[in-house]
Formats: sequence, C-alpha cells, structure tokens
Amino acid sequence: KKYNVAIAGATGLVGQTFLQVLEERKFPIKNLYLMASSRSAGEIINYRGKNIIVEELNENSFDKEIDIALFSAGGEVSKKFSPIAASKGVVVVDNSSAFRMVEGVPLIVPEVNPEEVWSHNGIIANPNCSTIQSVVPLKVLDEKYKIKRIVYSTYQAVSGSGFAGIKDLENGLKGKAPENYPHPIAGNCLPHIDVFLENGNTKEEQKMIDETKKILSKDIRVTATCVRVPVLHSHSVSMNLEFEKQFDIEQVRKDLAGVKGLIVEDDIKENIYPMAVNSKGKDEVFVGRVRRDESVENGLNLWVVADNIRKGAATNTVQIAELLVAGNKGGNL
Ligand code: 2RA
Repeated sequence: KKYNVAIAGATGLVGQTFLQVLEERKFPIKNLYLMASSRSAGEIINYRGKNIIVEELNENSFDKEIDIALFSAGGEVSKKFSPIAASKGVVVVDNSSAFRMVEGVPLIVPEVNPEEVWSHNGIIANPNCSTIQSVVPLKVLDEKYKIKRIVYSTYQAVSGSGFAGIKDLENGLKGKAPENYPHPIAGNCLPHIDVFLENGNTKEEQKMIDETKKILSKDIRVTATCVRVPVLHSHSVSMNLEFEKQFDIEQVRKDLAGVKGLIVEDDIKENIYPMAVNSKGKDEVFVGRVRRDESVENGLNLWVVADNIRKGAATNTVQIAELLVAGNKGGNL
C-alpha cells in the first residue's frame, strides 16, 4: 500500500530533512504534497526525480486525499492547521511543541513507547530533540533499576534554532553581532533556550521535564539546565540518574548495548566517547562516559549525543509514520 503524504514547513531545515529521510528509508509514498508559508510558495523541490511545486499552506490544503501530514512549521502554524488536517481524516505527526502535553495526544519515541501511537485522535506529537535522545537509554534502565530522579545538563547545537541559529554562529565567528540569539554565541555558552518561565526555567528546560515524565509514564523527579553552545550540529546531554535499585556498572553497559537505536561508545582508555562531530547525519543515539555517581546511593552518570535534526526531529517523526503504516491493517491509520 502507498500513502499520500504532506509536509507542512517543507522549506525549513527539518522540513528539508524530512524529504531526505523519507527518500533514504523508501517510505511508501503515492503522492507527496509540499506546503509552506506564502514566502516559500512557488519554490520547486525535487523529490526522487520528480519536481514538486511548494504550495501555500491554508485552510483548504487538506481537502485533497492525504493520509499523513508531517509538520515542522512552528507551534502557531501547527495550532492552526493540525486540527483542520485531523478533522479531514489526516493523521498529523507534529514536530512542534503545540500539542505535546495535550491529553489524548501521544508523545512518541519509537524505541520507548511505540504502542502508544495507536491512542491518537488524529494528532501525534514528536518530542523535543533534546528529550528524544535522552529518553532512548532510559526505558531499559527504568524497567530494571527504577529511576527516582534525573538531572539533565544539555549542550545544544545552534541548528536547533534552524537556519537562523547556524547564521548567528557563522557570522559570530566573523565578529558580526547575533540576529537570532540575545548575545553572541561564537566563543560563548547561552543558558537560555526558548523563553524564560515564571518558575525561572526556560521553556526548553520545562519541555525536557514534562516530556520525560509523559513518555516514561512516570512522575519521576526531573530537573534540567539547557545551554546553547557554539556547535553547528548535534546535541549533547549530560545525564545524572538516581535509581531505587542497586546496579552493576558492567551490567548497565550490557543493558544499554541491547537497546535498538542506541550505540555505546565508551572506552576511556582509548579516549572513546560520543562526540557531536561523529553523530552528524546519523539516526542513532550515542551513549558513553557510563560511570557510577559515588555521591549518592545507586547513582549513574551518562553522556548522550545525537543529531538533533535527524533523530532529534526528522527521523523520529518519520519513524512514527512508519509505525502507523506498519501497524495499519488496511483500516484507517
Ligand atoms: C532547540 N530544541 O534546540 C529546540 C528546538 N529545536 O532550539
């Protein structure tokens, strides 16, 4: 069976990566519709040898026969158009944060909670990039050792802000003032991703806290500090975990090595550990620096790296769409 697929936000960095991943994974597409703002409408994008004209996203965009719509066009556009698409029977996989914490909207990382995809009511949410890579190692560890608390410290690439973030770093390295970030990002670290909330967290930090609990379906104690660093691609996350149960560190390494989509890179004698420069363009999550945290009972430190545009956004979204078509027994998605 082949499917009619729409991409909303087709000309953005994630939108363009959707196309790359769909082609690489040979997603069964019958017709492909590319949608974007009026600014980009009319552009021509080649997909698998076929030139497709980008159409302007509007209220009538989903009147045609569409099975699945992949959104990466920002929260406001998702809030406006995802419900319209869903009302026409389209299944939306939304990369924005608009619906992630809404009751009845599954928040999916296929390596962690694939079975929840079927509880959708037309909209499925793709988690925040830094959350996706962080929860991949956590399911097996929670099942075996019962996670009590997580402390996240992130080192996030500027591509998380799309082309605007990349531009600020590249221009910053030439001494130009930033246009996207509040301060220079070249040679600097900004403990400020998205806006600040009343509780002093940034929205990015609150996303990691709230989304981790929803994906693991557990009210674990979580805190996060999310930092923008002068790296172009791939997010890195330092994770401190506290468990209820005791663990053997070699067994933990074995547990992690058994997780689909997770690669253990951990040999400090050979200076082997995950690095952003090695994960760019890949779909796996890389984990290393696996070591006991001696400061607490049953404490563990991990270092997790992944390409924030691929596994952190486009690939995870396409993998959700693959779950839908794989589980589709000829009925509705
Ligand atoms: C960022 N996670 O890195 C956010 C959105 N992609 O900016």
